[in-house]
Amino acid sequence: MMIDGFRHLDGYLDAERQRAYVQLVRGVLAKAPLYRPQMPRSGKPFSILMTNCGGLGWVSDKDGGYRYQPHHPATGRPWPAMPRAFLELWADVAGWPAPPEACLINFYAAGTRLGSHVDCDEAEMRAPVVSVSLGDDAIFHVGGSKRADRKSRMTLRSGDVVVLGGASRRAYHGIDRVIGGTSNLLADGGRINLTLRRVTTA
Ligand code: MD3
Ligand code: FE
Repeated sequence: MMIDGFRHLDGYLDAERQRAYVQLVRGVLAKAPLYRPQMPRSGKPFSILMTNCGGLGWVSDKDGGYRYQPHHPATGRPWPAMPRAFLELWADVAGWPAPPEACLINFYAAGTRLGSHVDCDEAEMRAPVVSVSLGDDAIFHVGGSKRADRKSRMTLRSGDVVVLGGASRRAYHGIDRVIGGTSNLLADGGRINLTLRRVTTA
């Protein structure tokens, strides 16, 4: 991948650490259930489900649009604390002095997708985003700073970690498709993606 600041750590988490991460995610889901976000204005439902842990969580709905907030949109409770293992992963790979404030948890059933977008709801755009893939394979695309820029495609597999820093932080990207039956990590199949983010400039 030739985009500045993009690092694909292929197979970074071994099978045992992947299972440990899944248990940590299940602990978060018990307190902060997956919900289905909506597109701003149209209210069109996302094809994927989401939740968060950490002090802030990314949410989207018809009336409020894309934003970070300290509580779950359905339960009204604060997001569960970020597991220590996620903070340690960030410290190991992000190369950024301050800890992540948000961990967005995306759940993809087989066949679901996430359209091309730029992550730009964070006040702190100089910090990288760290992504962790768990479960079934995903076809990922990343392009440039303009939607029409040429895109590269690659498969993200369970245990892969991607660090999006530098110019790649402002690149269009998305998930074309999740391929069912490619991993045994999740008993019911599908894919979980974690994105660790810095939100504020404080
Ligand atoms: C490139 N998630 O949550 S992870 C997202 O697999 C998101 O769920 C995808 O895009 C997923 O916003 C892709 C890899 C990723 C994450 C953040 C990025 C790539 C990125 C930010 C900037 C550029
Ligand atoms: Fe994104």
